[in-house]
Amino acid sequence: MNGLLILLIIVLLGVAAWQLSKIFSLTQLGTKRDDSGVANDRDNNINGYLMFAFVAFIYIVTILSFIKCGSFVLDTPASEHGKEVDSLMNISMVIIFIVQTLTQFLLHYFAFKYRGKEGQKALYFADNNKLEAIWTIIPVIVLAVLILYGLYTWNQIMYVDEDEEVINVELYAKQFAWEARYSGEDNTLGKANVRYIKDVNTVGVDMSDPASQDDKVVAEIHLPVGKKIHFRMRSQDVLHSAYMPHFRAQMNCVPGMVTEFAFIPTLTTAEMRGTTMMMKKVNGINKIRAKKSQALIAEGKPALEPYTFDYLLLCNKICGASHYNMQLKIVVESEADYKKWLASQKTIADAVKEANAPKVDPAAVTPEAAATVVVDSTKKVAEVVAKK
Ligand SMILES: [Cu+2]
Repeated sequence: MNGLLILLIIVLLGVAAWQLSKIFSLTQLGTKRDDSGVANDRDNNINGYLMFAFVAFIYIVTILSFIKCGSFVLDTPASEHGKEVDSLMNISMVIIFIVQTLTQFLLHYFAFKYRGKEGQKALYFADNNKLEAIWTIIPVIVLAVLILYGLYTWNQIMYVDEDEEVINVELYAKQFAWEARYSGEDNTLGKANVRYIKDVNTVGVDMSDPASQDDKVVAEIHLPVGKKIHFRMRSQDVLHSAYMPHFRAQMNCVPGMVTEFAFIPTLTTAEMRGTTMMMKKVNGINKIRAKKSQALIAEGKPALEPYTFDYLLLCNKICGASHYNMQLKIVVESEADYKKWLASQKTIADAVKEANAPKVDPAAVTPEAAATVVVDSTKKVAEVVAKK
């Protein structure tokens, strides 16, 4: 609401300035040398040089963006296919950068060069086949190469060999949290449907499916380094997107269908924390935190905790009010550590059993209740005796 008001004030100020300038030019009537309203050579020269000023502005913003935002680039990818995604991205960005730098310069240079001059008429021609062929064929070739290279890379990334040994993990998205399900000993995810969601069965696993019994629903993702992980994504409500930026992986989570993505993590969390780029980044974040903490302490509030890097699964579709908070920690570790962690997790079958077991607290049993139990059992014995 405040933003809207500020925008309204800016618009009104603009209108007021424009009206004032109109009044000012009306007061100057008769005093100016040229009040015909037709651009003269002086106007054309000013606009011509302003074209150069604008192209300089674009270049300065570009250079400043590199300096200011260059450190936000993610650097070393933590997955095997990440290098391919990065090189595709780099090639596209370099081409876009060169083409944009050149075409912006040419556009503004020609606007300057052919600025209006008194008595000069613009040359008019209806078409030029040679020119049109050049500016059609060159972009077609460049785009075709980029698209074909992109398709080839995408197919390589998305291909999962049926016989390949993979770890099957399900990512379950909902407003506004992630849950993950591991396939257990049989390495097969049991059937699931939103209709089976009940109590502790928060991801809707079909408990009548034998493959579901050893499945494990976990609160954080652990992955063994160097092993292929086959993720299957589902959504409970709206469109979400499973985004694991450090692994260069993203896939939409669509309600009513299962989507997939597989990759091999190549750097453990500890290894990633040790890279020069990451140490620089973490130091930078902690410097900002330390500064903010000083202000917080001055206000009598607790200081901020220092930041340590962790891989994250994020949501990359604006799916509602708390979309920003939809994240799950990912730990990449050695296979031995991963196995140890997985063994310590409870199966969904056990969790359901535990939740359904009648809770009897011996301390809570009153003498009256205990007496009722005794009476009941006596009745049962009496019934049995009577039947005989
Ligand atoms: Cu989401």
